[in-house]
Amino acid sequence: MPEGLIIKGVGGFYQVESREGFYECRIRGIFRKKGITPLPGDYVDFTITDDKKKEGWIEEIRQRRNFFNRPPVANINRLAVVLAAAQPAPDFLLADKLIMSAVLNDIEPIIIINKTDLVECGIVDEIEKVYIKTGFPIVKMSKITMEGYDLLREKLKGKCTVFAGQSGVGKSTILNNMISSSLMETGEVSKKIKRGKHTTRHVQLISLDCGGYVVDTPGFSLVSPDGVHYEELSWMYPEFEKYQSLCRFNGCNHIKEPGCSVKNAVSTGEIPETRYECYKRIYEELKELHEKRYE
Ligand SMILES: Nc1nc2c(ncn2[C@@H]2O[C@H](COP(=O)(O)OP(=O)(O)O)[C@@H](O)[C@H]2O)c(=O)[nH]1
Ligand SMILES: [Mg+2]
Ligand SMILES: [Zn+2]
Repeated sequence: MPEGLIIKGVGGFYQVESREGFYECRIRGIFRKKGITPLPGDYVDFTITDDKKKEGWIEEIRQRRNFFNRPPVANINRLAVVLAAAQPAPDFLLADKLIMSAVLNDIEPIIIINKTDLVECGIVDEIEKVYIKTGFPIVKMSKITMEGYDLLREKLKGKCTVFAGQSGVGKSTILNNMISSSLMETGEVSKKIKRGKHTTRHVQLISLDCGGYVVDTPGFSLVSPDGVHYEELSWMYPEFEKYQSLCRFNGCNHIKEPGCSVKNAVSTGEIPETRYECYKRIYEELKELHEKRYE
């Protein structure tokens, strides 16, 4: 039985990419009975019903590595967290939440600092410093100088990557520059197009020229904030790790506890203040959620 990858699904039809080409597939009723909806990113086994028209049936969905509801997509293994050096100013809190949901789902985050052409390099370095000790790859990019594009290609090659970040940071621009055909709407165009028109967009895997796939989503939350307990949050901060074991209290949450080695590292500048402040904010948010639920 041929195997393939679901690229997109529209109205009960699924576009499946396989070694034999693209097929338009429907799904067996049994899936619906079981309450299973195939997603872009799913690996499937399918049978061909008409080889001329390239039609078939999806027979089996392979076990997922992970899947998300917003955007609906399966088997992601990279999350590109895109920040702009300016216009808009970096939203570090959002970036940390995205990073958190990636780490939680065993997805490697890549930090992209875009629009480096708009600021002095000292400012780009400041933003880079926030993430340098996380060990996550960082790519500095600009559509003007084309800085970073080769490095990004290298990082995304053969992977399935979701692009996320504030609106206007340049996600669609980056993706357009990575593929030969322009598929994504960028800021300037989309305002015109969106007005008056329905804005429903289907999640779609876009094939990169360098191999691999990307997903561009306007609204985005991989994060279900209740997916993590507040006392586990610090595990999502790799740069805290080497200090955690040195805290005076076992199970220190690095908030108000005395003898906290993490807080000490923040005060000496070993851990960036920005990351720690975001940690505290997210910690409080998660704690509040938890207390609301269990009180
Ligand atoms: N100066 C500069 N502008 C950029 C860069 N990348 C994107 N932009 C602009 O930023 C705006 C928003 O870009 P867009 O790709 O639509 O952002 P998205 O909302 O994240 O998809 C557009 O006007 C782009 O032309 C860059 O590297 N440098
Ligand atoms: Mg966009
Ligand atoms: Zn501590």
